[in-house]
Amino acid sequence: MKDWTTAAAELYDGGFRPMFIDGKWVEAQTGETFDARNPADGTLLATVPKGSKADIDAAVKAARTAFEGPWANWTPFERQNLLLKIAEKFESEWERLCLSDTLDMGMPIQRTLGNSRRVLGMLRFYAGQAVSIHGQTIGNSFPGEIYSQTVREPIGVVGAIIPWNAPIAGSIWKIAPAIATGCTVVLKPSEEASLTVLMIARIMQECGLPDGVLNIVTGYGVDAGAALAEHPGVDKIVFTGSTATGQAIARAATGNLKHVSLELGGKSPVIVCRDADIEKAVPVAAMAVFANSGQICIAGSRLFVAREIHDEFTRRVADYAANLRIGHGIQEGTDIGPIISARQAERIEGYLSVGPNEGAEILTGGNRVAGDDFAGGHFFHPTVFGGVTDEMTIAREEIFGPVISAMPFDTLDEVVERANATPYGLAAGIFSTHLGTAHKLAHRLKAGSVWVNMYHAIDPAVPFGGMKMSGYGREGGLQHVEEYLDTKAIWINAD
Ligand code: TXE
Repeated sequence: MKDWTTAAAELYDGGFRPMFIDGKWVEAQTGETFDARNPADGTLLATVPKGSKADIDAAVKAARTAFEGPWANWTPFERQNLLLKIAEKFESEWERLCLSDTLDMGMPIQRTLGNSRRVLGMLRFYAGQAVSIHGQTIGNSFPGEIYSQTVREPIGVVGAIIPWNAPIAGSIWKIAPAIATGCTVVLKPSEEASLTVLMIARIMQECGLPDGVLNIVTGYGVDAGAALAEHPGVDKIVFTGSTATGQAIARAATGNLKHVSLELGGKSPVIVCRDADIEKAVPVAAMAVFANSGQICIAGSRLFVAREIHDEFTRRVADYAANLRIGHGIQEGTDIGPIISARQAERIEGYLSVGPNEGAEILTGGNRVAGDDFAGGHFFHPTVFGGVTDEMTIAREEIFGPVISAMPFDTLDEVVERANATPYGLAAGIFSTHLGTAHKLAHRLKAGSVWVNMYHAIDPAVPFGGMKMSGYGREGGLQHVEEYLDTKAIWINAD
């Protein structure tokens, strides 16, 4: 078993970590800093610059200069090689990256380590895309020798704003397509988890990423984030986070009509049909929420179970939940780590009391974890509510914590209608051994990703994103690089 505690102490000692603008490691122009703390016990990991508008201005200027400078002359093959080199370096530094993430945002180390296939896959997938970007030659209706063709051009300076719940994958999913297409990036990590993103920038710099192509401004949403979203020098905003902030960003982006891609919240349904393989479905349905302590946009937090099997199934999910091991992320064997912050913990607590107040029954959990081992952090027992109705607050609002709301259903038509009766449309799960049932349900659910007899699968080659108020735009798949490109039509009169 690896000694993560010693490695953790070596990685972060409470010292200052600068941010990254124009290839230089700098303080905020105001000189202000804020603390990066371990959510498991509140210890100080590092202090980081509290970037604001002036720093965003400097970063956007650097990104623009790089975009119009030598970076524009890099060939697709050179950009591909850079991405492959970064992937290689990531592979050798993977444990350090994961440890950083676990310390900074609490995700159990086994889970961060397990994400390598996806993250390394992203870098290599976009390396492939870098050399596959091409336009078309188009026959037109003009007489004579008039030719028309399209060229695909990088969209320009991309402002990326990410949350704290998956900093490695979240940042690579914004940066890799930018490198593949020849864009430049100003990225603002969440104030709750800045450290791994800074480590990623250092790795990329060591791999030869030119100055200004990637800039990281650490800071808060209200100042650094808002300044980036409204900046006239930014051509596109890519955002992952809450629906409310996504709306604010979309509004701010209208100033210069930036392109916008938004990956927002969810209240995803998981539907367990009466012909489901219960043995297989129980752990998957449970971890559809409890993975990362429920702090996942795709959390399958509304569990619809066919009435015939509802009581048995929900009891088994509750038993499964009660046996999950809660602890610090660096303790091997931890299934459920801490909640990111006091603010998020208070939100979760609010839902845990509003559930019973509105008539839901606690089947397991329902409270914080007490004890000296958990001092300084915010830990919750995984919670399953039974007797939930569609109108209850816990069935409607994104909780972003380890809470499942279980509800029975009688017919497939009914469950489709209820599953779709939400402003969100990010993801959905179906458990059925009947191919026809699963197929029909998958087509009728209004969600960007639908998993059948599985959950959580995300792959660089497969598009991911939301419908309705879960956002627009897709990350992953061939469509993703399109979102970083503009199309120009060129006409040539050869007569
Ligand atoms: O999200 P925010 P928070 C949901 C989840 C959670 C809730 C609040 O329900 O409980 O959001 O979490 C930056 N202009 N999700 O407060 O506010 C901010 O600094 C520009 C779902 O963490 O959306 C951070 O970098 N930027 C979600 C990023 O936006 C602003 C993941 C996300 O913060 C800004 C996280 C502004 N006005 C939370 N205000 C998912 N889809 O996975 C904030 N930011």
